[in-house]
Amino acid sequence: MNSESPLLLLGIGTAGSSIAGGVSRAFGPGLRYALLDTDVVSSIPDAPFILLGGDRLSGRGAGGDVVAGRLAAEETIRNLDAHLEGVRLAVIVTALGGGTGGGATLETVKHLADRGIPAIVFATLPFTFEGEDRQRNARGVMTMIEDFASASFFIPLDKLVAETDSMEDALRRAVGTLASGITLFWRLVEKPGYIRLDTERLRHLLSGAGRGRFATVTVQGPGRAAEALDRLMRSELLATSCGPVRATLCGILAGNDLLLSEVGTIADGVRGAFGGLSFDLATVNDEATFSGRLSVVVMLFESNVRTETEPRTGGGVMSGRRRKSRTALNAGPSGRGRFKNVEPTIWNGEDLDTPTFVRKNLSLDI
Ligand SMILES: Nc1nc2c(ncn2[C@@H]2O[C@H](COP(=O)(O)OP(=O)(O)O)[C@@H](O)[C@H]2O)c(=O)[nH]1
Ligand SMILES: [Mg+2]
Repeated sequence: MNSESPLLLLGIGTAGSSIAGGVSRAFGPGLRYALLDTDVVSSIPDAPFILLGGDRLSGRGAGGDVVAGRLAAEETIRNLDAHLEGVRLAVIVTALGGGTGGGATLETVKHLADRGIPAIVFATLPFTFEGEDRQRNARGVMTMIEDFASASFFIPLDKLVAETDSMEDALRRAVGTLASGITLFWRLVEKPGYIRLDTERLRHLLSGAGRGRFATVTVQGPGRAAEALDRLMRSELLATSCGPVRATLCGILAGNDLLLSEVGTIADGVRGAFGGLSFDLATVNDEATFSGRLSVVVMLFESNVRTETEPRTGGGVMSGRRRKSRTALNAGPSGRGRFKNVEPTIWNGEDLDTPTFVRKNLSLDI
């Protein structure tokens, strides 16, 4: 556990905690995280665990009741504060449909916002076979979460599994797929690369990004860049039919053998396939983890997004849908993250603090 990291992962509810545990196991030492649940079943050795609704629910869970989950969180979410020292950005993983993920996530995001900590939410939506009640329950909280989160990804569990999976395999595969996707995202932010995406840049980029789509692929062998691109373009999780794309974030992770031409192929391909007014690229070179393999993380956003600091009571964190005015995702003269109190560096009418490849609309193809 790295209690120094400015990036904190929170698993909420039983399935959310299980996915967060999977991310921690896959990432290895150095991941800063905590689990929150109304049910003691989610507590695991060596992971900080916050029991929500202690007196009210006695550690037995919210019984699928969103209101119970929400009240439990309201009463006990302040216990999270002991884990927030130095945190600049929280990533929440949860499963909507039950009581705790559904109820406590909203309270957690609000609590973080009041402390000036923006949250990115990854939330699964119930399988169709779980029935209309759970679907309705999940839909009901989605928009409320969006109102307070910086960016949110709602991932239908149906899209993470194969039709031929048995029920048990389906659950295992869904947890595994999401956990490995979030692990890649974590590596993108925590590991060094030639084009860096650190917590501050991510915080800046995703401020008010709103609802997004998220997918990852991992490939190896000859033609791996083209194959990664092909799989991303066919991914149901990124389906362009889901609405216009205004902003794209693309991360490429590989070992020391990552070629510039591969970066160009993927960056150009993703930009060409998904469009958007703004495009951000990050790379990670981590030979120990990716030797021979190449992974790509793509995030698409429907809002093009980042605003001046939104006046809010409490922390002043910008949220997904609550802003009045919006600006482009890439660094512009407003919403400049850690440079927000600094005069822009204008030269020949261009803002030099905006990355060159963005200002010039350059592709990285060679
Ligand atoms: N991927 C996965 N999803 C699960 C699992 N168990 C439950 N879910 C999903 O998570 C939703 C919430 O269930 P659960 O986490 O048990 O509820 P909570 O603890 O009250 O938040 C369910 O509606 C399912 O869609 C699991 O083992 N794996
Ligand atoms: Mg539970």
